[in-house]
Amino acid sequence: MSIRIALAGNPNSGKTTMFNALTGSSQYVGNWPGVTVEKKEGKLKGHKDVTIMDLPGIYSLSPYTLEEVISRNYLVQEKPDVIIDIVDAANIERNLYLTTQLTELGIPVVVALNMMDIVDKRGDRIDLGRLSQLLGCEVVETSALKGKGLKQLTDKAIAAAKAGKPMVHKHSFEDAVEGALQKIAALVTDRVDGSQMRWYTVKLFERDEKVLEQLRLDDGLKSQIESIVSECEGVLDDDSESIITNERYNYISDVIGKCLKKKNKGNLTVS
Ligand code: BGO
Repeated sequence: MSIRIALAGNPNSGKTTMFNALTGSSQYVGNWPGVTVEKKEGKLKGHKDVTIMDLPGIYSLSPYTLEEVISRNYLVQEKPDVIIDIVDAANIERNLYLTTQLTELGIPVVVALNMMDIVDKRGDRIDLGRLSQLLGCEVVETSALKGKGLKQLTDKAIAAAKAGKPMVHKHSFEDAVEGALQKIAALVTDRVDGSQMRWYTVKLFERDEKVLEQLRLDDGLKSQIESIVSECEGVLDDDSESIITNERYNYISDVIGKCLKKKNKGNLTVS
């Protein structure tokens, strides 16, 4: 069985270091079709049947930058067998923003909690078991720089790919938002694959033009979705994109509160 792993993560999370450590010299470097954004692919060392696709560094799966669009098109259309999400553990709160989106795609996710050497040096603690439970996916402590945790990471990624169980996100947004998402899902149920439903309903809620275009919804359906979205905006007194962003950060601060123990609580850190 050949396995396709996608590497996703924020810029500076250590993705290049990780990609180089995992693939060694077996790399193919080109461009994504039609654009000058670098496309890097390689074979996992010692596994001729495992391909690793290095996606551009991104903060979000919104439609606003070329890197985001390339990454999300690849993930939604090519559906790799598993995503390794590289999270800079030293900046965990910011990095989990992308994680909350990757876990909505229906593709198995394994989180590489990278830069753990920095977290250890600071004397901070992250409860991996709890984090894994709250995110609903495997979490592996790594240091790409020191080559630590990489075998365990790829073993878990290969196992998740072989199991082929679609990822189901753990977080729920507040009731008004979940209600709106459910109503949207009911309208598009025959056009969207069940495992990708969360991704599509959130994007439709956000009025994502690229997704609206891709699904080729007729005007009647579009206006039904629009009235669901504007009703929810009225209830929460905010625009739909900001509503989702706030919901993600609420969820993340809840996760951080339960998993991160800072040594110097209250002290300002320079990072
Ligand atoms: C420099 N631990 C630590 N401590 N550092 C790491 C780890 C880790 O686990 N993984 C990566 N780094 P990229 P993106 C650098 O380049 O892979 C470091 O953008 C420097 N360079 O070595 O490039 C890695 O691909 C001079 O650091 O990230 C790199 O995701 C001084 O994180 C940086 C200090 O890694 C970003 C660091 C000339």
